Amino acid sequence: MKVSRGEFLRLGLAGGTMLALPFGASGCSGEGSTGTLLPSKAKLPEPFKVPLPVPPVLEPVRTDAGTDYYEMTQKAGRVEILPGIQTEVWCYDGIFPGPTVESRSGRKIMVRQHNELPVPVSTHLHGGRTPPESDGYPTDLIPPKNMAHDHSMEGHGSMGMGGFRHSKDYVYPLEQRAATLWYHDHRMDFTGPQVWRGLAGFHIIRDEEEDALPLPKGEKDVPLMICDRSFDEDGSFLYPSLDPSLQGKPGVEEDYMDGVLGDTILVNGAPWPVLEVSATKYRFRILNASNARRYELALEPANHAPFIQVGSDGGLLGAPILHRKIRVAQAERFDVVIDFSQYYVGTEVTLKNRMGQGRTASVMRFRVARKEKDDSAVPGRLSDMAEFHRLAESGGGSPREFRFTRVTDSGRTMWGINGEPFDQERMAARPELGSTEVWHLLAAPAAHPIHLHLVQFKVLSRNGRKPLPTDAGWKDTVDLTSGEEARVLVRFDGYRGRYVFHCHNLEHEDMMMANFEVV
Ligand SMILES: [Cu+2]
Repeated sequence: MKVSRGEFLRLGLAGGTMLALPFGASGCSGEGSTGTLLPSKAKLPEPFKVPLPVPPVLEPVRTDAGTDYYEMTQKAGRVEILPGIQTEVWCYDGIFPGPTVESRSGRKIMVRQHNELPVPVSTHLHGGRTPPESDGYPTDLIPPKNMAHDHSMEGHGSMGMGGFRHSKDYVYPLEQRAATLWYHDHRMDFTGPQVWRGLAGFHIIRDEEEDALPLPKGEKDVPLMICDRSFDEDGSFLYPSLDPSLQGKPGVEEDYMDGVLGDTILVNGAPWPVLEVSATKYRFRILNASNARRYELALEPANHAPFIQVGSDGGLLGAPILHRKIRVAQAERFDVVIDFSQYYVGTEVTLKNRMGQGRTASVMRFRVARKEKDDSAVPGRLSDMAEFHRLAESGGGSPREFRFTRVTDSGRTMWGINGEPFDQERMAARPELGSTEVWHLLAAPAAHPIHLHLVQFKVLSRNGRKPLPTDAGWKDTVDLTSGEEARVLVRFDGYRGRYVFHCHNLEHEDMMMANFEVV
């Protein structure tokens, strides 16, 4: 069943209404994002010239009855991002974005990550329900070869029989529904610069429930990793690290403490690319992999097709939601269908960023090239979401409250939670395995997208009112702008152990982070 015109209008009203929220607070510097624009020194290309690349799907190196085995090498590579000029990237298998892992719900995989970079790394599967030893805890590092005798690193996962190994086996049971996940670096104190250099890739989990739906498939199911970068004259990435070798002092120059905003918008690693499409439906798995930039996505011309959202961070929605625009914070995923049959052949449809200015106001373009038969459809019902609807707070107790604010630590201004910067020894919460808690999250004086590892949650309220249409479904990241607060209902199941929750502005994250332990 397709979404009818009548439903479109009805849903369009509900789905398109966005609260007008103030962005202007101290610490915010325009473009609707918290951060400072870092202008490129290189000549930037004209938009909509480069074809959209799609990262290759990683093949398992072997497979047995219970597990599929993969290997990846984190290393430096040289890629052509700006036409005619090479950029050094640090990435998975030498490509940016890294290869896409495609897995099946309930089928265990193991990913052996080799580290050939000159720095330690820790790989986190964002959105994964993962045992703690494979979750990519910030100090659970894979050492680089030049740091073989540095015993200050915890790195227990990387100690082999013969001493240090420069690889680690991450085990993902994947006992979770189909969803768009992503993996990225999470090294203590250096997440921001290491992701900026290219350590990010997609991980797509599929399952039978989703397979049975007539949604666009194959070449019409396209992941879109959106991120911003800036370039030096010689084509290298610009980033205001205090120590550009990333081996010594962590952090960024004072002016960029709020966040680093690039002036070049990349999709799947290409600047303002173009995708030729037929006049049919396509599914796009949108991920904002930017360090600090938030987007408000809209289509132009806008008078025909909206975004038909079919999935959120945690997989399928119960029913599609129509949006005229979608606000996407860092690390959030929006799984949407765009129906290009609503446009004449020959139309150029631009994916705009309504929060951007000048160059950053555009993301990419779709060129509607031809008509084609379309067997796909967006059913009115996508998933029964029984577990989501059953979710209810367990026991009594008052909600836990976490305030994401600036803090002062030994005279230095930093970011923190409830007045404290990250301390890996401190435990902020000890939820019981199987319990469901309300967490009250408050953000000031800047935008802070809040991410919890291990779990998916339900947004109960935002600013004392009902959640936004973009808060729908299972979430692992909730977007809070300055002065906003949200109550989220979190089910702590899966595994016992220590995990982190943090702000996903990557210039805040290593400070604005805390532990929780599922007991
Ligand atoms: Cu933050």
